[in-house]
Amino acid sequence: MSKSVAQKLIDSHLVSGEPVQGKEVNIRIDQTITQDATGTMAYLQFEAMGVPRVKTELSVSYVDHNTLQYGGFENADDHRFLQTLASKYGIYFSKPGNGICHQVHLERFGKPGKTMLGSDSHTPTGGGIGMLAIGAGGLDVAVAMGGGAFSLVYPKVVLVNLKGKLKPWVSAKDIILELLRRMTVKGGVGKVIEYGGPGVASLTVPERATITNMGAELGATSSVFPSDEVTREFLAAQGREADWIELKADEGAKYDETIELDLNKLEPMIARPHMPDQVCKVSEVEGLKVDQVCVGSCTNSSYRDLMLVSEVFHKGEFKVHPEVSMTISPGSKQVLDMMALNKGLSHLIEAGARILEATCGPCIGNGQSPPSGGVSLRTFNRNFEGRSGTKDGKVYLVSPEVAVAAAIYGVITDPRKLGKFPKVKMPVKFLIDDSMVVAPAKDPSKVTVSRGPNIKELPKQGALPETLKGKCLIKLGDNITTDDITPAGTWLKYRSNVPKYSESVFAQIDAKFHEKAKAAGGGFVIGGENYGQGSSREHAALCPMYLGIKAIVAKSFARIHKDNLVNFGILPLTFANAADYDGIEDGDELEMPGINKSFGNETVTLKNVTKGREIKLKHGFSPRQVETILAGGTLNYTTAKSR
Ligand code: MIC
Ligand code: SF4
Repeated sequence: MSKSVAQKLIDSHLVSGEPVQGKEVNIRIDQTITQDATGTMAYLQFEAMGVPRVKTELSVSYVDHNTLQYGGFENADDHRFLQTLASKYGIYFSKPGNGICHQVHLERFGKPGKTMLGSDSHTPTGGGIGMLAIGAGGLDVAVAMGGGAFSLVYPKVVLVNLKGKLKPWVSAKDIILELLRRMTVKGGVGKVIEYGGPGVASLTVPERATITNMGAELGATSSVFPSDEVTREFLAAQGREADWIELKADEGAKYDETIELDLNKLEPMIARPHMPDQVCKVSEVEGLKVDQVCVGSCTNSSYRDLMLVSEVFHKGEFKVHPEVSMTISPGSKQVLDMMALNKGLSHLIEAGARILEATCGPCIGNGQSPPSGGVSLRTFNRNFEGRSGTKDGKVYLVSPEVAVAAAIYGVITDPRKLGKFPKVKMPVKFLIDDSMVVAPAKDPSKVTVSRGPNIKELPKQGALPETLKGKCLIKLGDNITTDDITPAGTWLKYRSNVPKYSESVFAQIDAKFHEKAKAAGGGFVIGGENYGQGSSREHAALCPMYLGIKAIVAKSFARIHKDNLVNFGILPLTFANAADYDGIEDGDELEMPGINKSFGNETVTLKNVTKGREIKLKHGFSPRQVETILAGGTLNYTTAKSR
């Protein structure tokens, strides 16, 4: 049978299950990555499993989210915990300052043909070099590090057939923004987006990685490019030609859906506040005054992207507009170092840009929050309300080309007005220096894992009771993000302290939510479509579990969050009839009698005691998920199984 790239990757890693679309399959994971904000929990869970060394081909622990904490020891304690733990258990440790996990991994570790699981939703960046790279909760990554398989629903495979070539001033970001415009933030759920067609060869690896990175915003399970001559050249320039293999779709491969995209016809695009799919042409919003411009994040922080911005300033002898504050966060030490040597960095400094560390920085609300009501143009991937740290800040998502044009003119400007396009050549050799990656200890018995006072124990809960009872504690609308559930920004330092971090749950919507939930002894949450989109942070399940939340009833769920809820024993249930969403109000008393015996049926019953009516809900759980839910979560389930 002719296969797509995605099918080849899944099928060659199949451990069990039928490779049929819609069925749950288990795949072997070759590589894992974690970052500090999700890593502490992932490693506490890995430790709890009692496995002496990781069983993957390669596992890397990155520190890139929380690097520079103002006034406090919490981050530094977390870093020390992560470094010592990595050393003991056979994991490579990428120090703070070495760069953003996705960018560094692409440069130094990713391999075509391999599978990778990462505790960060933008892990699919690796699809830019032909990996099957999937974002997941920390617990799933911990299981993979212990040698366990990863379960996923065999996805639909969508072909994006690229034709033609991008015009000057139009770039990869515009491709993914155009797809977001067409497909929306839930258009990719249950799908792998595969890129093919004659247009692929004209895209460099960093451009491909921008596209696969932001496939996360489509809700896709993953995104993937073939591994071709362009991939080989990139790996060779990274001194890793031996890691290259060719990977392409077979002639006549069948796809569940095909999307045609003519690169010649594409124009500079922009996503307006507050969702990555609110996309229009830049020309439609030209002239809007801009307060900030931020270049960076795992979407657009490569050598190509930063050099482009630098060259525009330098060749045109431009400066940053007096009323604009511009920041640059390089994706990696490699990018920063190369630009320091070729003067690209000094051209940015001369122009008046502010150079930040090679980390996530403003993308996760760590500094550079916009002024009140201000407009911030960012080359990032998410513009959810409040994520920047300013509730009424208006964040627009753009390419580096559009970002630099706005930085120069102080208003949103179509970059094609900048004249001659300064094309950046891909380096024949990148500067290679892995000295900020620390190899694990040869003798683990000599390493003691360091635990500061911020590292709190993992909260636990018991098996699923016979009846679930409680109030509807909050009723929410569509597209609730994990940033709405457990915000980042100033709360980030409590990622390894669940009791404290739980105070942030829904705080942006109802500041007293955690008190209300605790006083009621927990309860239910009602959501609309695509509940839990965005980040992979399992805290968005773990903290609600700590507050006693028993079930989330929604119209639909985002994939990673749904898995995280199951992992922590919270029931993700959907309305059999979406109109029943209107039949529940805040404060209603809800009950699910005999729930632990109901999963044999397709639907389960929710009684709205206050309204005196019964509502049918779907669970859609696989047999493995039913057992996990009954046990009260994955840790209980795996411990029980290994006894
Ligand atoms: C994000 O972009 O939201 C994050 C921060 O990288 C998250 C991970 C986290 O919450 O730690 C993600 O995308 O998974
Ligand atoms: Fe970091 Fe932002 Fe990428 Fe998340 S989306 S990994 S916060 S740069």
